[in-house]
Amino acid sequence: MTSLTAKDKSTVKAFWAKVSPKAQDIGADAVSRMLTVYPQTKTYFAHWKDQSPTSASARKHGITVMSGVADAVTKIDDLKGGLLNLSELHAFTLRVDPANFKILSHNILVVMAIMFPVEFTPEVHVSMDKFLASLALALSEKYR
Ligand code: HNI
Repeated sequence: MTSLTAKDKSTVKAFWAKVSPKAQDIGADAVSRMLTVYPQTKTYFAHWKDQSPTSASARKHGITVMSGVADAVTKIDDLKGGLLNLSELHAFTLRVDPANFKILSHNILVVMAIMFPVEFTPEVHVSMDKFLASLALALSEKYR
């Protein structure tokens, strides 16, 4: 996993500034898509009374996840340090298999490409992919 270059960081921040007004919709669509395309991820949400991809719980979780992504953008220079608490939550409390971070990141990228076909250029794609991979690595940190 190559680390984020200065160009990656500026690309991510510029793209995020464009798409963040739609962050809630991106998150809701990405979680809904994850639950549909990778139904095994539903195991983490057994406590929801309605686990359907379009449920209020799924939408709410999508919004929650994207608030985490928004936070990570502000901490792009130190994702490991900045996301320590979130990593502990996912590793120790929720015991989310780190493979699922890649799955959710993939779905976030797909939704961004659908919602922002013009802005989501190949250059943005590679930097956002690397950023989300670094985010996943930071969230998996506590699994070591
Ligand atoms: Ni995740 C809770 C952020 C990936 C399962 N998750 C959160 C919270 C944030 C968050 C923020 C709320 C924390 C709090 O309550 O203080 N999650 C993120 C981010 C990613 C991510 C930024 C990756 C981009 N989470 C995942 C994945 C899964 C996951 C891939 C499982 C497939 N997360 C959860 C669960 C909770 C959770 C489960 C608790 C939700 C609940 O309903 O209590």
